[in-house]
Amino acid sequence: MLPAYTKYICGTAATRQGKAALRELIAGLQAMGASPEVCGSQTPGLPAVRLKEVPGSEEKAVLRRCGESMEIAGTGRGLIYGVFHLLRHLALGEEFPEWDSSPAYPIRMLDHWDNADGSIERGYAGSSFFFRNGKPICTERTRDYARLLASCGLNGCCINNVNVHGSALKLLTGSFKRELRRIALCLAEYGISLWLSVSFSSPMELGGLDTADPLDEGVKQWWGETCLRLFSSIPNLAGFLVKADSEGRPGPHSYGRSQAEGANMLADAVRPFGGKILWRCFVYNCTQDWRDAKTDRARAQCDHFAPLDGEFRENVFLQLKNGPVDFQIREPVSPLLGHLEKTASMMEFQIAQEYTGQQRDVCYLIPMFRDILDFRFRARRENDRTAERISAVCAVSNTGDDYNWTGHDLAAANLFGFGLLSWNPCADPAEIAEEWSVLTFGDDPEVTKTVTDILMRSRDVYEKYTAPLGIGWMCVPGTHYGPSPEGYEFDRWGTYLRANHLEIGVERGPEGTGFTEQYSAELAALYRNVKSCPEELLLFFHRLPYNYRMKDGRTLLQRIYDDHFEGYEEAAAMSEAWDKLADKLEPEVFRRVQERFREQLRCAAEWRDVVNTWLYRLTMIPDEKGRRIYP
Ligand code: GCV
Repeated sequence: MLPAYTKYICGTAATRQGKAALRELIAGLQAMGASPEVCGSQTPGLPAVRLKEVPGSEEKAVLRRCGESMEIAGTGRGLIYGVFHLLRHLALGEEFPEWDSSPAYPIRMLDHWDNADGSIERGYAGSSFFFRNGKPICTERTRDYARLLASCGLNGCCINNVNVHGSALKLLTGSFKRELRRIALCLAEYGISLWLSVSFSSPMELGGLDTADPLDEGVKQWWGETCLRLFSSIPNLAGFLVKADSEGRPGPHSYGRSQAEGANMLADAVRPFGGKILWRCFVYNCTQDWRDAKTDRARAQCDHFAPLDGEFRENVFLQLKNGPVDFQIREPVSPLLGHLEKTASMMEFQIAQEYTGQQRDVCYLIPMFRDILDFRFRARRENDRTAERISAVCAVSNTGDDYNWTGHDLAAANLFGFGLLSWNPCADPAEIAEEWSVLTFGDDPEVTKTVTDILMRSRDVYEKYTAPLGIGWMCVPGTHYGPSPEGYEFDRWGTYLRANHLEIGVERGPEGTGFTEQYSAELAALYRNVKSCPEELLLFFHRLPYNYRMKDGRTLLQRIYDDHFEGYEEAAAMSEAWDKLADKLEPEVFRRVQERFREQLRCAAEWRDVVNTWLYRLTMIPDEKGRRIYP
């Protein structure tokens, strides 16, 4: 039963965002079976939802009960968040608590790795809805996307791949001015800012200059003029995202300049327009010789950026991946964050499940993100959690033009959860999962329990049947789906297991690459000592013999065998639990997810058998429980 106040909506909206809030309120209430009457601001006695728009651009929203009415107050943007918050709670059937809330971060965005030809790098949900045939497009889906983001509390998106190529380069030239303007306006209505990825060598690629040296006057002038043209024609453009000196991308290093010199030059160019630069820290040697055991890719972020702390302009945000390597299923938190005292940083998560099952396997990532946000850099220092050290958050998007947006229906929980966590980094992942389930599938308690259980177990299950204990990189090169333990072993990417018949892993303590020493003294001590190192990260930090004794007395190898057998069984149990919901869900949704589970089980069996067999053949040590391994 909806509360009485849902019969009337009072208040007028002045701005486009306020009007969008009003529209969403009407549509949302109608979808829940109400027929609200909109009656301006003249009806003080009626129980109503009262929208009170105040001037400004803040995102704060306040909801409070005034007698029988519910008042939502805020700027146009605030009203949007307030309305979605109210609708969520009504849909959940919850007694509505008062809400006075501002987001934890001013920038909460999705990064799309969409290419101009319509493909998506690491995209697992169809093609791009931002680009088709080399051009940006604005369609009905753009508006739905803006609504989707705003309903989760997000406020920005970068629409093109950080690997800028093809006609995406021309986004800076004015060739697509009209299309970009339409997209920007459509997003702006829901408070979503537009960002563009740019190539550092654009002055050469587009401007015909013979250098992109950030200290060159001609280069500065080119960027200045480009920004003037771009920012004056695209409302709501927030700035640029830059992948420089990374995996073959051009950058300041080519000219003997630092990352700070590169970023600052662009920061100066966008500053007159209130623009910002999101500068990625994914800088590492991607042409390593596998014979070289000294170079450690995990060290690279800190080696490059820690010495530059304090050298970046105020409108630069260093965007760093959550771990030191590359979105593996288990990594420690990037030590670079612990070094950035005078530089704004942005945490980059990946909800596109590149290494975490590619939206074929279910893998709810929100508990992992929450752990990362809770991570403490120094136990004795106040306000020293990741959540407090960062100034902004983003996630690589998991969306595409698939009917259900995310390929796997359950992968939408990652988008929703990322949005809620970026508004409130203390939000509870289990509550988010439960809430998402009710909002998506309705409030049947059995469905809610099953879906929440599946989501909450899924990351551990995925981790068990794939790469063990933080070692990462056992996936098929290139596609990154399915097992290939030595696929990256003799390659150039700095991703080595270095397994032989006695030992496995890279030693990252002081006797090895010294990576542990990039953390604060207390964390370095924790990680460097194999006895205190958290077991789930043991093979990230240490090279160990297979007969190393884990805390529970099992050998390292037996633990890996057990995890792989159990991981498969647990995936099968999740799939069976889903099957029991057949009569309780829309047949099409039920069938889609069931098919994904079939694929997940096939893949989990493959991982189990390949990893176990590979280790058995190396070590010739059998599984203590005599389960099937292929000799
Ligand atoms: C966009 C990984 C991915 C690449 C991606 C890169 C990055 O290496 O495999 O597809 O490129 O990260 O984050 O820049």
